[in-house]
Amino acid sequence: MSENEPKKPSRDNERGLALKERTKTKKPPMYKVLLHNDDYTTRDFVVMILRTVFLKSDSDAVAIMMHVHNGGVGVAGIYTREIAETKAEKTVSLAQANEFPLQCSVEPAE
Ligand code: TYC
Repeated sequence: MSENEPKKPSRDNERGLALKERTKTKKPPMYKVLLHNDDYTTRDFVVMILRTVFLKSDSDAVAIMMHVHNGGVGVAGIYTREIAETKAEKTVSLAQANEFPLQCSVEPAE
């Protein structure tokens, strides 16, 4: 059965009273974590962030970093809101600890 499709009314309880049942299938809203380009953060640092905070493979991390470097912005990952915000905060905090101006933002993934 596809997700969010209501179940047919069931008649197996309450003397023939038809009750709609719905299993818990509603998906939470998802959020993109965006990485922004700058002229000072090193490529290696961005790749390290993508590997350790966003759990990307080495080749995906390099591809995302280059996409941001060339285009100005790119998606590091898509998560539920709290996870997206935590990853964005960790990224900026690690960048600051290393004196890089790397910036992250979080926006709804529609
Ligand atoms: N533009 C940076 C450089 O040339 C690299 C970089 C990539 C910085 C992605 C930030 O989100 C970023 N060293």
